[in-house]
Amino acid sequence: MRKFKILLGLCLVAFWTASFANGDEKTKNIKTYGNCGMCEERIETAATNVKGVTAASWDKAKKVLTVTFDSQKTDLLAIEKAVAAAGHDTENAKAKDEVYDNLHGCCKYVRPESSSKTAKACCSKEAKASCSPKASCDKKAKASCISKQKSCSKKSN
Ligand SMILES: [Cu+2]
Repeated sequence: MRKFKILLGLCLVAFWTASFANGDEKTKNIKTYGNCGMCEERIETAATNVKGVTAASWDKAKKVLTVTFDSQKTDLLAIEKAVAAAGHDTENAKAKDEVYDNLHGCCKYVRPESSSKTAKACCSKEAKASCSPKASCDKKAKASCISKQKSCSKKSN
């Protein structure tokens, strides 16, 4: 009988631990636009600052933000709005133009519904200057900026 009680106790502990561990925690991917390492930091910080978010990691190559959060404390849209407020468009939330405009030149990603305004931003002198070799600009962002500038100048010339 005593053995049975111990076994029952262990079962309850195991059950409780299991239900606690996967409780309401969810991991989701959100398409999030950005360019470089600076963007990565900004996106991840914005996401982790949302109450209930336990982990956030942005894949620069895939432009996908992977977030782990407690679904009782927050939801995907709230996280997307926070990321958008920091200047990065997501699947369901758009950054305000003035916030986007204030991003570092390297960070001026091509917005999902790319407007002529965004194309201009990439061709601007300011963007060119900020894309010259600097610690804050990684090679990839620089390359994409340069190729965009080339295509922009071809069009305008
Ligand atoms: Cu950036």
